[in-house]
Amino acid sequence: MSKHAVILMSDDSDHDDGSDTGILTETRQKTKRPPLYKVLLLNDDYTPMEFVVHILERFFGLNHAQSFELMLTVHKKGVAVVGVFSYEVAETKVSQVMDFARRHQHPLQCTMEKE
Ligand code: TYC
Repeated sequence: MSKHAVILMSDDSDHDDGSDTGILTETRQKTKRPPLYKVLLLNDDYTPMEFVVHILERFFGLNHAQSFELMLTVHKKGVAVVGVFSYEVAETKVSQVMDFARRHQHPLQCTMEKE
């Protein structure tokens, strides 16, 4: 024959001790998406077109045709958004482009701004 321990717990919620104000506090979770940042490529008169195409392929995952088209947009309009990323990723892309351009002695400029 088994023995069972019975634990009796008191629950005082059925006694009005005056602590229930009757005010319900809604705790709705706001799911805020992280802010996004545009990475911008700027035109200049000296950086070779092929070099810009190479950068777009290498750092922004675009194919050759997409890269050529986007390079021409920057060339004609002066600036274009080449990608939208989280702050950290955008910062990394800008650094990669700026470092690569500097190493090859091209004046290419890349910046980021909040979307
Ligand atoms: N304007 C440059 C040229 O004629 C090409 C160029 C395109 C440079 C895009 C920078 O972000 C740029 N050689």
